[in-house]
Amino acid sequence: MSTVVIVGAQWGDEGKGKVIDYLAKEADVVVRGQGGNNAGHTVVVGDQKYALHLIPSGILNENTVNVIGNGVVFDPEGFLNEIEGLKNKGISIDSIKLSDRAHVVFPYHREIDRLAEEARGADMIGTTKKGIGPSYMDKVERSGIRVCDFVDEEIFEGIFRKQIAAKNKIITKIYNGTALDADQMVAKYKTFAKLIKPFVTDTSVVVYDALQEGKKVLLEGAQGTLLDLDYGTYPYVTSSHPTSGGFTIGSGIGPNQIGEVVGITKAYTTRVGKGPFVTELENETGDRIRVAGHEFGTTTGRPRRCGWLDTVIVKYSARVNGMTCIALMLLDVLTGFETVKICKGYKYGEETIVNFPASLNVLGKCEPIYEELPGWTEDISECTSYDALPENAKAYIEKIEVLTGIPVKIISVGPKRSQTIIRG
Ligand code: 2SA
Ligand code: MG
Repeated sequence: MSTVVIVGAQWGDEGKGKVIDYLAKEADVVVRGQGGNNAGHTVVVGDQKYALHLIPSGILNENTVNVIGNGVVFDPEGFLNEIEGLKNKGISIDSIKLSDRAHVVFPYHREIDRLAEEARGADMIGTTKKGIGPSYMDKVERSGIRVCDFVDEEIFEGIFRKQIAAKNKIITKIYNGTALDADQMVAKYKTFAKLIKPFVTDTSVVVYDALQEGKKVLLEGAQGTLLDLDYGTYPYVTSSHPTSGGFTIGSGIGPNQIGEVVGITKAYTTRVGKGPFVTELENETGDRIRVAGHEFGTTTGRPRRCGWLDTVIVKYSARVNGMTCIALMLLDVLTGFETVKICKGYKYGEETIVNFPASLNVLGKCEPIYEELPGWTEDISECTSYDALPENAKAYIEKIEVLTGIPVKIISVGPKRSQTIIRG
């Protein structure tokens, strides 16, 4: 099967960008199918570091076509800034194709995101404030503006002005905010539309044709399974479907076209934003992981909450995504710990829970059941084969395979492309 899906098996930031970049070298097409510029992938090539948000990670590979699919919410301003940055680094942006069916994120979405979070006070979700939720709300409510209409000079201004008027009512009447300047926004977004137009096409045809020709398609997930609107820790989730199923809708291909589902899994667990986190370490160990793993958000710079690996989560992700293998990331971060712990179940009162629960009330009361393994002190960042890893690191990996039932096929021991072990 020529189609591979990359999904985050935890709460995002698992290092998907690196695996995508690695696999993109062999892919003819790389597709984003959900989310927007709330995603942030850091890819390191040579001495250069690239922070990508909306643009698929295949952009750094010369011959790859990069698709922003219909399931994405597209922020023109963010996109234009991003391509400017890439152009300045000498990267060609000609391979980008933007779906005419994607929905557009406008300044009122960002403003409402910000105001709604403020209004939630202590109950805030901790969104990226990129306007993602409000934009998907418009889509579901059937009042959103799609890319095809955004670049249509005949109709855009009319529908945009109607939307601005409606959103200004929400901003001023519900949130006591300041109305946004319609004329200024119309002028700005008409200019943006002209710049965006050359990228616009029916991307499901691009992907379909590629598959018909036997080309390799890589579906690039953003965020992670526990941020999925259905499967995540609701309401502390994003408003799209970062799970494998989300791709059939978000990129316009049939489920029978999907082959491998690679679950990107950090060797430990992190999350940003609020909500229960069973293996969280609010102590020196957590701080040590945060510093060693550079656990600060690409998009917002926020420090991430850190904890031991939770295989209740990974097993759940494996099930709801149909994961065929695990890519284990950031294993080098665990080097130097005397022992490492893996969570294999939750203690909930007298009960033992092995299937990730829906209720956050329950999850918040769960205690981790750990298995403790001896750590390793050897530097693994130069290991290029599985056999070269220290015995204790191998035992850790094999324990993950036993507890999740999924083979670990890719192991990352550092940020560089070369620091990747592929297991046969
Ligand atoms: P939003 O802005 O509506 O999507 O926020 C809703 C919740 O989703 C969380 N969220 C994220 N959490 C971790 N990483 C995110 N993006 C990564 C990054 C991207 C990745 O590096 O910035 O790994 O693909 C991300 N995006 C949204 C957010 O914290 C809220 O809890
Ligand atoms: Mg990230």
